[in-house]
Amino acid sequence: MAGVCSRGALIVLEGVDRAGKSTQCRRLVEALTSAGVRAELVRFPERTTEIGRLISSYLEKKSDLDDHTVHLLFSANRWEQVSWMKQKLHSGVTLVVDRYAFSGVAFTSAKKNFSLDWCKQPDVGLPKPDLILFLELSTAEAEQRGGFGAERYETTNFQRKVLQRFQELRNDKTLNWKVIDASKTIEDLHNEIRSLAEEAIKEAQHKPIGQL
Ligand code: T5A
Ligand code: NA
Repeated sequence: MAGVCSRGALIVLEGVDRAGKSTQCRRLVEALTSAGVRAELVRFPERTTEIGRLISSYLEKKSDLDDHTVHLLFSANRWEQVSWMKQKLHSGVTLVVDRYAFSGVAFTSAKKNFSLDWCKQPDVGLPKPDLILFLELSTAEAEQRGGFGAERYETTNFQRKVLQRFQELRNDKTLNWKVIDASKTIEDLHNEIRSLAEEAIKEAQHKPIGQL
């Protein structure tokens, strides 16, 4: 009986650029899978859809878009995955998500004249994460990891603002934020993340999926 109705957990990794999110998402899915837990990787932006291609071209500075428009595209890029994500969760698969609505809000609201409140609206109603792991890294340390590339947003000043916005978002006590010191080794981080994830998977099993 318990096995039949238990769902997977929605686990999100967030943080500034270079914090190690993609590395840790991959490691976590591998570890869960080899322990016999059904788990799949999700990432945002998902650059392979039509909307994702518009976003990718904007990030690569091959096209320009109004800041409001691109914000709504990032959100639409999440909404287009929602029915698939819910199906997976209900069928017992845990989803490990590389960035989510919080990146959307933190990056747009780091631009001039965008309030947190306006930025949050398009994502209201998305499946609510059971756990949000925030990989915390100073802008200086992030820059040392290979330096910034040519993509939009990869500048020191902008990344500093993004980090401040994330810190504001982490004050929301209706969400399960866990802050992790991302300056540790890949292995140490993995062990810490894995044990928090296993706990979240256990707790999510018999709870309904919430909404942002
Ligand atoms: N964005 C995103 C929005 O504006 N709105 C939105 O709604 C969303 C979803 C693209 C951009 O889009 C913005 C945010 C971004 O600016 P992306 O495609 O996720 O987002 O960005 P990427 O460039 O792919 O990824 P990041 O730069 O964020 O890097 P990660 O995933 O945090 O870091 P990772 O794992 O790739 O590692 C970076 C480097 O550090 C090393 C790795 O080997 C790698 O070289 N590293 C470590 N080094 C030392 N110690 C550790 N513990 C390390 N872990 C990793
Ligand atoms: Na990444």
